Amino acid sequence: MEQNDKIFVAGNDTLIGSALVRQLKSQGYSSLVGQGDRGPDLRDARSVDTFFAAHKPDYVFLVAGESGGILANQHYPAQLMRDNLLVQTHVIESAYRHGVRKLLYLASSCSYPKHAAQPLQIDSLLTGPLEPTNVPYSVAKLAGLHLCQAYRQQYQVDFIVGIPANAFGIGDDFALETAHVIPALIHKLHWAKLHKQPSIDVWGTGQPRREFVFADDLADACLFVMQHYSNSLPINLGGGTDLSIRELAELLKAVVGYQGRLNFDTSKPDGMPLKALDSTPLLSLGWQPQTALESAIAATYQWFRETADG
Ligand code: GFB
Repeated sequence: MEQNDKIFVAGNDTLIGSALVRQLKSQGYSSLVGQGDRGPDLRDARSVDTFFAAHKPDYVFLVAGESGGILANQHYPAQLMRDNLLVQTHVIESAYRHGVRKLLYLASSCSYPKHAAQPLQIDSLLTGPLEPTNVPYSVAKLAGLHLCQAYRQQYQVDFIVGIPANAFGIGDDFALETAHVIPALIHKLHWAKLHKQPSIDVWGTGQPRREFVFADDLADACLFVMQHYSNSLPINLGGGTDLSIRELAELLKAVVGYQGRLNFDTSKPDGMPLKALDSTPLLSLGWQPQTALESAIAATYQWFRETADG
């Protein structure tokens, strides 16, 4: 990927997409197409195809499609599945039709079976039932993964798939109904600190374990695999260590500076007991995450405070 190649980040308004745009610009890539509101309506096949015909991107990062935390998956399963199926089908087909040189599609760690061996390896995909709280979204993500593989097989195109750990960071969704755990707890802790509340609710038992990746590190990993990886096998994009939701909540509490109690609300679901990726293939290519979890959380909290205050 050369610095003046045309690059399209499909989903540049998402957490990962906006981090990708920051990374690309900071690494000197100057020909980003479809930025801001100049991109196509990804839910409309004709709009996407007209955009590809006009701009002829060389490289595509497909990080679009709605996503959400454990409760959003239960409240909006049709919306999440439909949105992802539409967006990925349109972008992958137009990328093929208009001769894109390489495309990276991001699947999700929830594409792995609920009880797959940990840390999660690619050969566990499709070996067992999915976590029930997010089957529709996960199936859409699996469809995108296989669509890339199918296009690669039938049309010999360089379409690759990354499976990221749970991402969080600057520009995240902090709305309690739809957020993932880190932005949700930052929001609750900040509010409780300001309003001197004695406790906050943490959903579930606190026992599930998750591996997290800072969105800016994930964006860096996406650029890295675009440059160094070409295979029909998906590649895990993690490299951190997992921790329990209880440990995470304690860490967030310390970063926010909240003195109250954590109240575990076991009427809410736990989701997968453990999600940690085996990222050996990525690490052995020479990539490493740069940001320690605590620093990444501090940067995210600072962004939230500035935005909330603003
Ligand atoms: O981040 P989260 O919603 O994603 O939840 P998943 C992770 C864990 O944190 C679960 C607990 O055990 C939640 O019960 N948790 C505790 C909370 N307090 C909260 C809270 O206030 N908000 C939220 N959201 N969680 C999603 C999938 O699963 O991960 C998606 O549903 C997607 O499909 C995404 O794959 C990456 O890791 O459980």
